[in-house]
Amino acid sequence: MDTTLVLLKPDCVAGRKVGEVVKRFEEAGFQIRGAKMFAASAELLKGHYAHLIDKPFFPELEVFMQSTPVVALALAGDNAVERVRTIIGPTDSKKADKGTVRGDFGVDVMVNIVHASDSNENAAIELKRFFAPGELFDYAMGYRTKP
Ligand code: IDP
Ligand code: MG
Repeated sequence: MDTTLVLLKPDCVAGRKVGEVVKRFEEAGFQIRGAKMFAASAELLKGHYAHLIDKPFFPELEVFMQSTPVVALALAGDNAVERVRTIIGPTDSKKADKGTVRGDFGVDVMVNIVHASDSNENAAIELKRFFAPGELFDYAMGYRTKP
């Protein structure tokens, strides 16, 4: 079992697609280990999008990512990084197949509903960036009722 980091972006939150997107991950068998809503600071985004800081579209990306709060999810499952990336589809929503999250709900290459870690190495870095240790849970995959 691996854990990957997903962000539900402002178009997902503003467009009220949070439930639909979470449903797809849960139906694919992923377990939620962490979930939180917050406003992404400029500093956080500079770290998260460090590989894009010199791109001409970075200022616009920053405005977009701060246009509403976002939701971070830590999702656990077999081969989580690769399987979540398959479920969401490629970066450009216009090139994403129908049936993928971005293909069904995304607008374009920037406004594309979700972020998901692209390697186990980056998942570890991103989980630390968005969740404090006490905010990630390990629990039995069942529940108890009466003692
Ligand atoms: P990914 O989200 O599929 O991993 P990255 O290349 O890591 O794609 O880019 C991170 C985010 O930056 C994208 O999800 C998208 O929101 C934005 N982005 C990437 N490339 C472009 C572009 O060419 N124009 C505008 N926004 C972009
Ligand atoms: Mg990426």
